[in-house]
Parts: sequence; C-alpha cells; structure tokens
Amino acid sequence: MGALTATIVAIPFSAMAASGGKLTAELAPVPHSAAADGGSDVTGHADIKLTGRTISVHLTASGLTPGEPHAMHIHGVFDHVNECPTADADVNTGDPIDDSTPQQEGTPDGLISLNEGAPSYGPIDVSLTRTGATDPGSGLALERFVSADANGDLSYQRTITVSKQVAKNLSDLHIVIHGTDLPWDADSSSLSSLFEATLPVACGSIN
Ligand SMILES: [Cu+2]
Repeated sequence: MGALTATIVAIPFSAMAASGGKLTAELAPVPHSAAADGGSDVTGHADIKLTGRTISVHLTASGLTPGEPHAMHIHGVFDHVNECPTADADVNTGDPIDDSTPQQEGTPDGLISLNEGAPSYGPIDVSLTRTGATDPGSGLALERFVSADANGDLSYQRTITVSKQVAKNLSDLHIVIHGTDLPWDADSSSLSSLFEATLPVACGSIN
C-alpha cells in the first residue's frame, strides 16, 4: 500500500503534459454516408514527441485518395473543449465553401464539410506540411503536403517548432486529415473542387 501511494504521487501527469512527453492520436473516419462520399474509410495513427516547443510528428494513414496530396492540420481552440465532429454536425446551414457543390441549405447531405466540422475541432493551429511554413496560413498549400501512394497510404514525419500555446495545450487539440474524391463529379480526383480538397475525412484527439 505504501509503495503504491508513493508511485501515484511521483507521477504528476498534468506537469508532464505541459513540458514534454509522448502523445498519440488515433484517427477515425469523420462520419459520413458511404453513398455521399464514395465509401472512404480513412484511418490513421500519429505519434508526437513533445520537447519544450518542439514536436516530432510521425503520422501514418490509409484509405486516402491515391496519388494526391492531403491537407493535414492540428486543430483546436486553446481554452475550449475540442471534439471530433459527430454525425449531427451535418447541418448544412448554407455556408458551403464552394458554390459548385450540390449542398442544399438545411438538408443534411451525408457529408460533414470543413465549415460544419469547424465548431467541433476548431481552427487550424499547425499545418502539417512537409516543407516550408507550418502556420495556419499554409493550411491549403496542397503542393507542400504529403501525397498518398498508389494504395491510398500516407506516411509523414517532421519536426516542427510550435507556439507556446500549442505546446502547452497539445493534449486538448486534434489532428484532422482532409480531401477525398466525391462521386458527384465525373473525375477521380480530390483536387477538382475546394469542397473535396478540404472535406475532413479523418480526425483524432491528441492524448
Ligand atoms: Cu484541417
């Protein structure tokens, strides 16, 4: 009993999370109807090593549109509870990111768009680009994100210096992967519309 108590007291979890340590995120598909999005089923795993304001991110994912880059970000509001969106985020309030989409206001379409997901996972904090800047402004610099291979698998590794706020709140934030080819246009690309390129396909909390 004495030894057990000593062990518990010796591990200050909150202090560990703030200064450094190893975190992970399990990415699961963002809810959608298979008919609406062509049956994507994106899953992934991220290991993040936090040292001060430096994060070393190793992320693998599968089920992505093959051969195309996918925007990936750390999302979240620092002083709010952030969640990955649930199916009821599909509200279609009339703010499609792209006017060419078949979305109708007030009619759920089986897809959670970038804007519909935002109240859950919050804004972009870090862009997980492979080169250059990693700020929120790089969020749609698709030419600087990693591409999925011919099987739709993706592997990403980078060490990034983040803001003090991101480092401090990392375990409250999320990783979101975007982009899928939707069946309602004739092509087989996730890059033919902004709606497709930004559609959140997988999300996972950083813990
Ligand atoms: Cu994002």
